[in-house]
Parts: sequence; structure tokens; C-alpha cells
Amino acid sequence: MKLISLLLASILIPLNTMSQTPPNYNESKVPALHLPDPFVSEKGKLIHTVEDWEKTRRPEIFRLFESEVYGQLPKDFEAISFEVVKENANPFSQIADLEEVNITVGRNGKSHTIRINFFLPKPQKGPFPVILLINYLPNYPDGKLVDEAFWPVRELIQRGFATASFHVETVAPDDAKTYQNGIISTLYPEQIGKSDGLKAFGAWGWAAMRAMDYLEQHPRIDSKKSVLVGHSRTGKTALWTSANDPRWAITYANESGCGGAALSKRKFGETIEAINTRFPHWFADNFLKYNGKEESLPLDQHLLPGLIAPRAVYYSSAREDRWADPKGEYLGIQLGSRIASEIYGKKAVFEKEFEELEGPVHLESVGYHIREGAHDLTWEDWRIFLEFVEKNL
Ligand code: GTR
Repeated sequence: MKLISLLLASILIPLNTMSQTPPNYNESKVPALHLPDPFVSEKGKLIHTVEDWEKTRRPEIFRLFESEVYGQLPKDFEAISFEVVKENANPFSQIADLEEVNITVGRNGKSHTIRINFFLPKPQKGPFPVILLINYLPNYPDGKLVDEAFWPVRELIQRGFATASFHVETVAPDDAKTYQNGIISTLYPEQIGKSDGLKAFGAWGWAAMRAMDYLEQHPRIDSKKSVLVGHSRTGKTALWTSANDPRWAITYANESGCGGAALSKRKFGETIEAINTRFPHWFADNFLKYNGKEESLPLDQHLLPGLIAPRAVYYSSAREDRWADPKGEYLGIQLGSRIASEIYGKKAVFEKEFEELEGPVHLESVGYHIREGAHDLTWEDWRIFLEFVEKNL
């Protein structure tokens, strides 16, 4: 009996969180929420207009996320070049052209190369809208192209999208010991050791920006119609990327949970301490200050969609993915969409409470769905999200 319950515990709780406080999955134990007001500046000024938002409040919130949560995402470099190589067979040669692109970036006499795999519908010339997926799955490293369930290239091409993906390992390895062995030590070594320095999420976001540099100059791409997609850890990354880079028209974070869509102060499922312990290379070192002290965070994730507004933001959850806190993810977009509606005048009010949701909510520039099942980016997620894209791109 004891053995069975031990086994069960190790299935339900990721192993290295077991030494910490067990995760809370009980709604009645969620603390009362005291969330910072997006519409009051640090000096107490009420924020009503686009100008007040963009000149005063947005920069304050951006700096807080940069210093306390994600760390810096440096924008400077000296040289960038693109080289199309041919290393793999095109698995979709009937319907798409494939470009395997090496993007080489130079700074301070050093350079680093990342790879994107890029499919364009054929025989049409375009220009096409484009969807970039940030991939991290270990079994689909760069160059090995696609897992069709996670990245449904065929369906995207058939619907008239060009689509690209890069793997995070070509930028900054997803590993606490080796994450600096990519662009961080090569291009931005001065960031190492800073409490708000560049970490893995910033590095992956930087790579999404370099992919956009390529897409933007591509004659067959309409980069004004661009969509950035990430799942889970790369959903968190996608949100921070779009907060830094206004070139993305739509940003989609699937099941991005703690440090992404979900409110940290709810302490439901994965907590700041749990994520910082298992993944110390993801967030700025300053984020460690909030381990077990979510109430002292001077922000929460409901402020993140506002950094992307008035561009579109989409979240989704899976019912069984309680570790990512589906209700906290919904609240993140429900509260976060207030910038789109109250500052930018979009029809972006989520009227239903989480418990009342019956189907996807697709509003002007913001949307959300929850599906049955476990943590994953599935075709069902893509299919519902694409309905939103068709309305909002
Ligand atoms: C989990 C982690 C989450 C999420 C997820 C993923 O183990 O706790 O924050 O990022 O991994 O990326 O698959």
C-alpha cells in the first residue's frame, strides 16, 4: 500500500519538486489576490490614454518584467547574414518549398549561427502570412525537420501559410549547466552574472527576432501578417519575445503556465520556487527573490498581454494540465485584455468567468480556449487557434 502511494506521488509530482512545498491543487487554498493595477503608474498617475500607456505605464511594466522576471534581451549586434543550405530532403515537396536557413550573427569579432527550417506553399508566389513555431522537443533537433503533430506543416501550407521553426538548442541549450554555450557566452558574455542578465528565455526570444529579420526581407512573405507560436516553456518565451519585438501580429502561448500565462500569486500548481529550482537557467536571477514569496512580486502575469497590445494575444489550456493552472491562465488573459479594451478600444472583454466557459472565446485581438486532455500542443489546439487567426490577421 505504502509503495503504491509512493509510486503515485512520484507520478503526480515532478520528482525534484518533492523536497519543496507540495503543489496546491485546491481552489479554496488559493490566497486572496492583490494584483498591481495596470492603470495606475508608479507615481500614482491614472492612466487613460494611449499616450499615457505607451509613454509612462508600459515602459514601467516592461522594466519590471525585464529586471524581476525574464532578464534582458539585448538588441544590438554588428552583422547578420542568411545562407540557404540543402541538408535534408523536403518531406512536403508536393505542396511546399523548403528553405533550410543558417542565420549568422556577429558581435565584437565573434559569431554564432542558428538554423531555421522554413516551408512556403507552392506553386503560388505569395506573399504569404507566416507562422513561426519555437521548438524545444528533444527528439526533433535542428535539421531533422518536423514532428507533424506538434508542428502541422501540411495543414498550415494547405491553408495558405508559410511556416518556419527553429530549435532552441541551436541558440542556448535547454540545460542549467550548459545554457550559456550558445549566444550568451559567444555574443553577449557581459550579460553573465548580472541579476537581470540574459538567460535562456531571452536567448530563445532573441533567436525568434533573428528569424523575423529573415522573414521580413523575404520577397514571398507578408511579414505584417506574422504569427509567433510557443508551447509551454516556449509559450512563455513567445510572450516575452512579443513584448520586446512589435513585429509579431499575433502571439500564441499554449499551456504556458507559471512564468507565462498564469498568475503567479495564485500559487496553484507550479510555483515560482518549483520552476526556479528545476529550471534555474530560464529566468533572470532576480526571479529567485520571489521563491515562496509570490505576494512580494511587484507585478503579475496579467500585465504581460498589455505589453503586446494592441497586437493580438491568444492563450490556451488543457483541462488536466493543472500544473500549468488553467484558471490562472484564463485570468491572465481576462485581466490582461483590459489594456486592449480600455486603452486601445478593442472589443476584448472576456465576460464569462472561467467556470462558465463553454467553448473558445474569440474576441477582437484576444482569445482563449480550453480543451479536454493533458499538457501538449495538439492539432485540436492548432485548429481552434487558426480560427482565431483567420479573424484577426
Ligand atoms: C514543465 C515545467 C513547465 C513547462 C513545461 C514544458 O515541466 O514545469 O513550466 O514549461 O515543463 O515546457 O513542457
